[in-house]
Amino acid sequence: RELLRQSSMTEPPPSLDSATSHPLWSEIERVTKEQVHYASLGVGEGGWQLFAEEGDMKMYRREEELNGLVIDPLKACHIVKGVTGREMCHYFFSPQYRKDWETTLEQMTVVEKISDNILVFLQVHKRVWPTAQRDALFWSHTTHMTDPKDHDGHDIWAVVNHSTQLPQYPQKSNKCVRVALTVCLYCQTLITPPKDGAQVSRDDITCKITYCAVVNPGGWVPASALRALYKREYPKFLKRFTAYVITQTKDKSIMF
Ligand code: 6CM
Repeated sequence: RELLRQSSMTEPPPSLDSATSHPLWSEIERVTKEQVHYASLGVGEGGWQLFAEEGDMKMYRREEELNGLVIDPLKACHIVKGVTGREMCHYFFSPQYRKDWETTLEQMTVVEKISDNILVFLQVHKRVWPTAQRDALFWSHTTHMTDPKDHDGHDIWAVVNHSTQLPQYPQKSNKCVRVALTVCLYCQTLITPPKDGAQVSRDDITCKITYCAVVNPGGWVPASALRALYKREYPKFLKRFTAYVITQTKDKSIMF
């Protein structure tokens, strides 16, 4: 069932022209569609267990292993006042802000620009003693689509990150083990129109976020250490990132 119609699939905007002829395009389109659908589903079914809660933020995981490696899928929900989904996605996607909020990062390079809204990143993450340092090579796609449940025409905005391979950046470097990741930040904007017909201000907007992540550590890490790391790092990331977007946007005009 087509739950969400992606505008980029029916009528590619000019910025996607170069992307549709790229060898990765069909994978990007397919994975983005899958991830957006998966993020739009609730946590009522599917065995999600709540492992962290703070204010409006709730984090769920499913304990899963593959060939002895922990690959626990994560799903987090949060409500952030005063920002739009488009703004959230802008700060999550754009390379110039990443070092401001991503605390696990040692180095980040954009290795390819497929289009204005598709980039390929190579990231080296901080080493967590006593395991090998990790790096990640992934495409990142920011997109928006109509929300069939929103009659005021407010779009869903989403960013999907998914691991890829490039011969120029082979997996086996002496220094790092390559992680495999699939991440989706999915954002809905809720607006309460002011009663007096005044212009919508930041007090009238709320962003409903769903963040999904599956990370395969790529090489052996003790399961309990990795689960302890995730339990600490995911809430830290979501709190820091959302606070960052609030600070960045509070004195700027609203980007719907
Ligand atoms: O989604 C997040 N960040 C994005 C932009 O950077 C992107 C990157 C995700 C990378 C996740 C991999 C982290 C590497 C973890 C190293 C594991 C080492 C094992 C040590 C065992 C003790 O999608 C936010 C990601 C937040 C992660 C907590």
